[in-house]
Amino acid sequence: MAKITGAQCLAEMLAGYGVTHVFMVPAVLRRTFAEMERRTKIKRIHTHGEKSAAYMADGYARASGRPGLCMAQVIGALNLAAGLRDAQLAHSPVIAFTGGRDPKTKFRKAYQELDDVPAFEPVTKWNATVDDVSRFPDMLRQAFRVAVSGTPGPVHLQFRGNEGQIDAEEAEMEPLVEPQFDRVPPFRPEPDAKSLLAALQLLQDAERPVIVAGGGVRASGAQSELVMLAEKLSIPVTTSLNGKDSIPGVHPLSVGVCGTYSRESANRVVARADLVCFVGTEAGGMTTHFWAVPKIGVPAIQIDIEPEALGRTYPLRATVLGDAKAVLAKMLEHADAKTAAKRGPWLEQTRSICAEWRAKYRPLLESDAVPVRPERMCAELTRHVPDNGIVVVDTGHAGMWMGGMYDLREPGQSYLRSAGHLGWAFPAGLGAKCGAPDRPVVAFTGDAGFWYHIGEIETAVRWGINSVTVVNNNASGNQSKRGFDRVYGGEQTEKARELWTYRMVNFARIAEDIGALGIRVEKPAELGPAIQHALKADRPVVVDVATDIEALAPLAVV
Ligand SMILES: Cc1ncc(C[n+]2csc(CCOP(=O)(O)OP(=O)(O)O)c2C)c(N)n1
Repeated sequence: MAKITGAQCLAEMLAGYGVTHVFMVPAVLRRTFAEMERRTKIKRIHTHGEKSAAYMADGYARASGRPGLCMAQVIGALNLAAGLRDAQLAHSPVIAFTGGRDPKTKFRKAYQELDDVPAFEPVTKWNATVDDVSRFPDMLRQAFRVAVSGTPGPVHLQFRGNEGQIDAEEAEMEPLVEPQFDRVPPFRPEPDAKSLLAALQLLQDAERPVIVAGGGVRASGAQSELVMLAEKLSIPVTTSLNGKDSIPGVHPLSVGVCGTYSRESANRVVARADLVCFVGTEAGGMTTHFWAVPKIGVPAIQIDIEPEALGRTYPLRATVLGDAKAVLAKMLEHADAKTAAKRGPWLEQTRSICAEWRAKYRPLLESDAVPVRPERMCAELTRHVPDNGIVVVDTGHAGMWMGGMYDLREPGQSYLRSAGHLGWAFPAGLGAKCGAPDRPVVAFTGDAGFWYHIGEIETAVRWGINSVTVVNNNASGNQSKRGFDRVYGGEQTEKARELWTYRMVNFARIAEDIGALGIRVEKPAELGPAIQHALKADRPVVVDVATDIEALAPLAVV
């Protein structure tokens, strides 16, 4: 076997795994970057911060189903770790490389150096060090294997040397890759027949069942099996926020997103169900409004690829271990369509609950008020996001508005959401566009969220990353308003407002200054044309919408 450098090995293996972009702040693995340029077509996106590099890798991974790569030298390692938290919470296959310590100098107060490895423990599935160059091939293969297998998640490899200089060393190495692990899912474990039939029997016997679909349905690519099973058995479907693209919102069986950042109709349906079927969801706090919807004790069944997830949050009547697509396809094969008739009254009830929701919110979804209402923004996005569009949504109010008020129209549309980090959506949208360059990407964020990584407009312009970012700009983080009003005795005082308001800034002008297309919207009628113009521009675009600072999203219904 020939001797090659770690840099050659790494560059070739990343290309072999189909990596198209890596996101980083220099300087880390410098030689590897030079080898990437010589040997591969991988784009080396250098960003304005390690956290946004991690978010871009995360958006790339969620949009493409392939591991997203991000990197930092030793001094940036904890900034990168901070950015992995959302990937860890969302089960996104991100692989992070950092520079680390050298045995020759560690514990001698080397410049910029700390022991960073422990900080990666809570934000990764696997956290390891590469101390000898001959280990590059097996450690990289294991990184890909862990990132995409079972419930996917982030991996960290720390390379010896503060900038990972170990990549300059040579060893006899074969840059062998395992293509099976270049995307999610590498395996599709089949369910065992007995547990599958037991779960199906409960579903068929139920008079008021509901399916709660989570992000595992997207990871498995099980959307069409899910919808076909729901149709065959006449079962309404709600989703977690992460699973919002399991079924189009306009489908007659869709009742909306349940839980905390939710739609009232979904929680009302779940609360009335006599059986809840969780598919590819952790049934965590956000999805169940902190285990209140449904109440603990309701008859429940769960389908998941991760044995430890089965029954973690709700006691279960039946469990099915397996890949969501494989399990749902088998259920579909064995399902008895004749059992659907008895659920006619339930379907009627769930449809009238959905109609009540729509009638209640129609005036706001169609509002002509100035400043613009966020509900109208959501309705315009429902109308104008293309059939193959990817929507990338921030947390906080952005998550509430879009989770509750936006609808996917087509099975070809995707919805990716922050698992809790404010500021995630804009860089994640850039990463999503890199991961799925042929699909339109529209990020939705508040202004507080947009400020975090506003410098990445320059990255988007420099690398021609043509996503559209729509900013709900109310010159504040007004999701915090209710909480501060409460601690100020229910009154809106000037002092309380200091804690959540900002200056009104025209982000369209900033975007233009940096070289992107900026569109400022101040009237609702301008929204649709602005989104259409942005989608056609083939440039990075910021659509800055001046919205109502007093608009508050409805709270979850229990
Ligand atoms: C990293 C992080 N820090 C703090 C928060 C808490 N938080 C949630 S929403 C929010 C304000 C959101 O403001 P903006 O994005 O402008 O949306 P708006 O509420 O104004 O619609 C804050 C501070 C968070 N989710 N993530």
